[in-house]
Amino acid sequence: ALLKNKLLNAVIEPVSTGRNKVTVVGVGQVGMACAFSILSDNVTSDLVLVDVMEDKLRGEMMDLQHGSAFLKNAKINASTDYSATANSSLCVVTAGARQREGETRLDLVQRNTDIFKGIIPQLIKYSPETILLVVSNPVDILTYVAWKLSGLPKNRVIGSGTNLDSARFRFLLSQRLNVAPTSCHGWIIGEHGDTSVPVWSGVNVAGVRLRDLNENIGSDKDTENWGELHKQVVDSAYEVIKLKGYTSWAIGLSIANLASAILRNSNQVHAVSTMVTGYHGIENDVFLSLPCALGEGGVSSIVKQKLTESETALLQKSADMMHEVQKDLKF
Ligand code: 6V0
Repeated sequence: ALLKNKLLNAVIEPVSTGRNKVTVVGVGQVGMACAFSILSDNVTSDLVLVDVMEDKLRGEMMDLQHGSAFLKNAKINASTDYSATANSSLCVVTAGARQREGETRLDLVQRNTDIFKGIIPQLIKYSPETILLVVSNPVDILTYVAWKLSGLPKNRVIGSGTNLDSARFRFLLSQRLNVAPTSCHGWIIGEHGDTSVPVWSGVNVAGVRLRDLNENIGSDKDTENWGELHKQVVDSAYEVIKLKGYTSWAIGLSIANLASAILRNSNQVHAVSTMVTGYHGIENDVFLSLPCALGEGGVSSIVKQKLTESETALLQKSADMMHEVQKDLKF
């Protein structure tokens, strides 16, 4: 008899799919930062990586597997074949081209739509009950594309959206106030990118609204120029890309945080891209970020923020722009 059989008496066939299985599609800089953060946060015990580059995929898988003893023994697999992803509770899509220096997120749209045509139907074929979490840019439009291609209900298709922008904003607030980022409450909503909307009317520390202390905060009339913080948020991806070629750690950590809310069914509220038709006067089918409670069904509720007229107008402008780009997409 084999040593294995001398040592072990099998009681049942091994269970092939772990609970909370997560698939990450795309093992580039962003996909691997997501995978690493998800593993080190113990969000899943069963991770599958998918890419079209076989050697890179195998190398990344082996490298992570060699660390699995330090990661609560998570099961880590990789394949170019989507059957390996079967029964995933969550699929994180990071595949696709990224911005080149100076290129906007919207420039990427048709290139990444074409890539999604090869990915989304495959994911749904093997995991019809999954939640899709789209990271590839332009993320709001690609979340719409993923929703169209998947046929999933809108609550189960989510874009990482302005979760990262909000984190960048809170970090910058924390630097100015010398208060921890998690104690600086500020939300950036709308498009992940150049037309994102900072909700200055709600920015607060311990319930004290900064606007009550400085009524011009965020506007051109503000002598302390707090509006600069939002400009820095918008510029930060461009700046990091210029300096190191890509962004990875912050988006990876933010995705692990979203994955945790979903897989632990915590209903934590995050600014993520969701279908916003009917909200804040938006009529078209577009995906933009609003504060959403996330749980095992995906988006379980959307917070109805009280926005000022100018904030609503900015959001509607982003929605119009999304619609303009979407209507020319070739599926
Ligand atoms: P990268 O390092 O070039 O990796 C992309 C990966 O996708 C590569 O490994 C490719 O082989 C793979 N890929 C390409 N086509 C396919 C396919 N058909 N099937 C499977 N895999 C494929 O790019 P990086 O990881 O830096 O960026 C990935 C995407 O994330 C880009 O679209 C970025 O713009 C986007 N980001 C989104 C952010 C957000 O906040 N939503 C933040 C940062 C980057």
